[in-house]
Amino acid sequence: MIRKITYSLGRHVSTVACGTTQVRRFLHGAYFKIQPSVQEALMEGRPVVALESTIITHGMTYPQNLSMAREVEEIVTTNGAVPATVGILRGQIHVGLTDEELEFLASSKNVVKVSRRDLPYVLSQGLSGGTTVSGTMIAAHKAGIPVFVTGGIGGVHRGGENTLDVSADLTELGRTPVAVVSAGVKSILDIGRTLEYLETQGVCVAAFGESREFPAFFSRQSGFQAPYHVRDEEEAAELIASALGLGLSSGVLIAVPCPQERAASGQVIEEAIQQALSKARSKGITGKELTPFILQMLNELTDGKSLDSSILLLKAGGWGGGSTPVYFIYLLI
Ligand code: PSU
Ligand code: MN
Repeated sequence: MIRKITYSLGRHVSTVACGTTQVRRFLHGAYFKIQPSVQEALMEGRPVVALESTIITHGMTYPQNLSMAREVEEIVTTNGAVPATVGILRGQIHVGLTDEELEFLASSKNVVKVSRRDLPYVLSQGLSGGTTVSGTMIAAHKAGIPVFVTGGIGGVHRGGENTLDVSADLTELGRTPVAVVSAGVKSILDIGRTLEYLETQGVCVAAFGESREFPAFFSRQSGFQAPYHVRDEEEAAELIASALGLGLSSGVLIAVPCPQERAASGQVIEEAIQQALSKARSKGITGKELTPFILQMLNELTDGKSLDSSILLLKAGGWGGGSTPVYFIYLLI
């Protein structure tokens, strides 16, 4: 019996490993689909911006998540680029979602939060999922999309030196050549260690604008300096172009500080973060549930202020006023 299983498994694995047809099957069919409007834009060399979906499936509730997702896509469209929200529907990675597909992801209860390690299981089981920064970078790269915009990326969790809870977003940035534009890292995380880890992974991190201060999503200050800063869109585009042109195979992180007037009061959020963290500790929440739990607690503790502010930042802050990432890609093509 055991022999038989080993035999069939062995045969199966070697078919997968040596059959290029399996790879083709992946790229052109069963597991991977590029929406026609996105495909067309890519073929014609028009700018495409990738967007993640964990924020839709695990960051907010229905129907607020749906309207946020639609609005963000609209901003990309208004600025002359094509939005490609990445998500997984019934075992197939979708690069670009129709409105029905967006609605399905936003309203489904049984969706998985999908980072690199989750992909094989979710695809092989035909499940649906929201892709994290890590999962979205993989899909964007496979589709040939060089720029991806999000709110806050994952990082080293506070206490990560003991728990080893380090987001796969950071290793992904070290191994996948995509430029991620974000409003930095929320101080629910250990920002200092996150920056150290990004250095270890060889990720070129640059703050956007006049200051080298690395932004903390809700606030323009984190107390930590980014190794570099790019003063404007042109410098950012040059940076991305040199990283991708060199074939470094690692990603770039451009951190755009939120506009001052949009930031929720830093002190209020900081106190709520402390409370949320101790609640997570006392409830024993760990692993992939930790980030969604803290974000939800944060929202409750600030009477929705942290979420309002997150949405505003997604729409404006992380976007450097709306057009920044689009401009990056115009300069790249
Ligand atoms: N940080 C936020 N909001 C988020 C996330 C992170 O401020 O919604 C999401 C992103 O999709 C990110 C993921 O890629 O959580 C990281 O999760 P983890 O810490 O489990 O790697
Ligand atoms: Mn984690």
